[in-house]
Amino acid sequence: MKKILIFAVAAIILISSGVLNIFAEETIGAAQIPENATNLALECEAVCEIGDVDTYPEDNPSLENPAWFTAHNLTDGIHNTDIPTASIPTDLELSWYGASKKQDTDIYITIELDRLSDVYCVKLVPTAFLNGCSLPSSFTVNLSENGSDWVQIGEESGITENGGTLHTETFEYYTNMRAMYVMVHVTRASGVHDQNYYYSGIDEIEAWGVAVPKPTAAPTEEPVATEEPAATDEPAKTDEGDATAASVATEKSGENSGNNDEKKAGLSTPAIIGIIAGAVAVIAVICVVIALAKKKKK
Ligand SMILES: [Ca+2]
Repeated sequence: MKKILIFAVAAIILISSGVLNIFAEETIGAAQIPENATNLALECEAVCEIGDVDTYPEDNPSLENPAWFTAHNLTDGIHNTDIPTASIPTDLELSWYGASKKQDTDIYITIELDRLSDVYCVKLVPTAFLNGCSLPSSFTVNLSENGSDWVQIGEESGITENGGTLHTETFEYYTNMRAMYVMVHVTRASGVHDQNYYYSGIDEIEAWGVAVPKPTAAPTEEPVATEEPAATDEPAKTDEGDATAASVATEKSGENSGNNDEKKAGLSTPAIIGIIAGAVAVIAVICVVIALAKKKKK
């Protein structure tokens, strides 16, 4: 009887934690994005390169002329939805545009975020130019902590193959991982083409998440301030340096404390899972003890 009870307790613990984990995985989506999440890719540089240059020597990873198309448009925070159909002003910044000699291509668009961050969603906005018909036909969306080891979080295949498919919706790829780099790998351009090139167009790439707080500086460095008065040659510079350092330290401190508060508000699902699983285990153990006590009385 005792063995059966122990087995039952172990089974309850395993099943409860497993079920809760499955439930947690199913909740990945728009609802998991914390309220304090922002577009971390905003105004970060988007670097566009051809991967296999030997195979695609004539492909252009980013048209920078005319001004309508630049890599900067990918992270400028502007979604151009109202584009004149008659004549487009030459200074209207539309989107990013890549040009490939053949429809197959090997374009990497990499965005380095300002800080290591917890990323919850990467959004890709098609360009309203040609109503999104030039969205790359096949591409993957990837994240990385170090810029070398990548995790694929999304993929599309053959979505604009004939160049006549409209795409006005935003593509959203949900995840829950720590990253500093976002990369879109275009492997096939849209069917939109002219005599020379097949084209790929994207208006905006966004990475929604929360930056990881920087570690706070060790407080043992303060005694350095007591040594500085000895240097009487340049008192003005010393004062300025102290003021600057103090200002920076205050800003960082405030930033960190703010992020810590944000972190507490956002860490919900794993903590709740742990608490519930622990509570189930405790209740199960109490039941066993009571059962054994009753058995002894009998
Ligand atoms: Ca844009």
